[in-house]
Amino acid sequence: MLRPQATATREVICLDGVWNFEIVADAATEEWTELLSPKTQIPVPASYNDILLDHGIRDHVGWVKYQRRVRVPRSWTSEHVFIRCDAATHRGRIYVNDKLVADHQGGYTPFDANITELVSAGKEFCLTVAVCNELSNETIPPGSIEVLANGTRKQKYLHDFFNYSGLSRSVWLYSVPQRSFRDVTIVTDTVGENRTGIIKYEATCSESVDCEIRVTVADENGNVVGCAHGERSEIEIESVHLWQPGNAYLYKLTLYLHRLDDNSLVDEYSIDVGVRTVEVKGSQFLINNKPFYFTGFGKHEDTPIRGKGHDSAYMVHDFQLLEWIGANSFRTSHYPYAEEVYDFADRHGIVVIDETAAVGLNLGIASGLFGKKAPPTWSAETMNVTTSIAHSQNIRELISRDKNHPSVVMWCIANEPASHEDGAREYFAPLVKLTRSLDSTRPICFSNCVLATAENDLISDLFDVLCLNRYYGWYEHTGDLETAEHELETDLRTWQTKYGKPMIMTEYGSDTMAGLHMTNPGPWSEEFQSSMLEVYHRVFDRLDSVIGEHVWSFSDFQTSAMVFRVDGNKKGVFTRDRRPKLAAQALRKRWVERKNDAL
Ligand code: GCB
Repeated sequence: MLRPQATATREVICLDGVWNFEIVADAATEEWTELLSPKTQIPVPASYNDILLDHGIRDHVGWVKYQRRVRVPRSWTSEHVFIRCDAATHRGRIYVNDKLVADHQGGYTPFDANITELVSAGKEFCLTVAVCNELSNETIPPGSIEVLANGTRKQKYLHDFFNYSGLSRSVWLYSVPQRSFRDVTIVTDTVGENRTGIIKYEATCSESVDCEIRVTVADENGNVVGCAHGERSEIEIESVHLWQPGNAYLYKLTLYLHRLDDNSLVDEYSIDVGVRTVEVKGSQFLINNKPFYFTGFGKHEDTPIRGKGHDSAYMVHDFQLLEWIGANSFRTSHYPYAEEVYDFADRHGIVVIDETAAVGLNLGIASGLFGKKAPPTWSAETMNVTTSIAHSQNIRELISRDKNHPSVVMWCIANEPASHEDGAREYFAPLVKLTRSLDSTRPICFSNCVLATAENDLISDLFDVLCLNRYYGWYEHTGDLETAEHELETDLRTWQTKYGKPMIMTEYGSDTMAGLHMTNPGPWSEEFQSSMLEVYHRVFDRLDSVIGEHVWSFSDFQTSAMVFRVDGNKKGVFTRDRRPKLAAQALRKRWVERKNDAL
């Protein structure tokens, strides 16, 4: 599925705005396409939970409906017309007038429907999008629904962020010519010590009989520097400008579909291309054949009021903060982010570890916290074959959506799964195989949790980079940084010796109440967060295989209600409204120095 784009042959209308909105009380008896009154209205894009003041809506479990009228431009007489939702969390159904045209499971990837036969140029139609936020042991991410004594349904889940729901990204109406490009895959390489760039493309079309594909590559000044023709080919760029971390350069590759008889243009589509290579060699991560050290954060899409709603102002501001603090990268913990975020990372040279929504595949963590014995994670009743089918689908959709972004250098296929429990290898081996078959050019990883040690983990040999999440000094040995330093070093050295693979600390940090200061730094104070990060950094600097540090987390974020969360998770180096805590200064000093040394 190609993203909507306005070109000489395609048009796009953004349907963002205020839509009519209603909670579905009973899905079994619901009239899905009846007209909604404008009594309750809600913005798109935004999670609906925190917009209205009604607790029933905030904590609703099940379906809601969004509705608006849409007019098809009168000039769209011979084109195919599509509707696309960039995301509906976690399941979305699109109705055009009375007809269901799409039903998609998975809350963070796009889906669309060809509605040509149902609409007419110049006429209006009623667009209803129903969205369901239920999670089960067979969805990604997983969850379960508890029915309370009074009949209220409560969504329980195993991830540490609020189950924000709704249409959190844009909705589009767009046109595509009858004969059109369907998909494009770009892979880049370099030869001659990075002096010559190679852009390989492969395009598929709906119908290409009697047509020819022509391709041009233009530099940032618009000068054409290469061309080719056919469904797949390679284009050489002499004296190439590489896409580099902190120094992005994007070529524009444009595909044209021409009729052979009269040479007329049938379709046109463009993609920004960054020429760069990625490789894992020994214990190094190479970008453009040079060792790369990741500095940055695990992030969340999370802002006040909008929840997970994409917001360009927050996005640009977040990238400003990344630059200010000297970060060169982030992980899209714990789901694929809005596509605009990857465009921005491509444009501004920020490196991305791109993660699926597979978070919470670990029944031991939640049970462990409350001292209960956990059921096995991998079993017919818990995470089973259907879960793994949903997980495969998640991987397919992530790679198909993000494969052409130069900023994406690695796929992370799960966060903190029970990789030490029986069944983990049987669950993950096929997923690793699938990921590699979909993209052989990028390394893959998963984020490991402390329960799976170098001794008992069953899957790490299948991956290219070891990504470790550790909280010594916080969840373990709380407040005792001396023991934390010792435990962390022992832990990392064991992994280093056993695997010899590159290691990234993909999470480390402590909850910190902005404004809480202590002379003798204790947990929750700003001084403690700073000291804890320093301790971890000392250890990283003593280990050759550590090739990156991603602090948890970029900013404070909302979670479900828990006794150890105060209005959400407070491990942010920035507050939820993006003000720096004390630790930001120490990170800035370390990362900016590192950046300058690398120049
Ligand atoms: C983790 C999870 C992350 C949590 C974090 C925490 O290991 O990966 O989602 O938010 O710990 O703060 O507990």
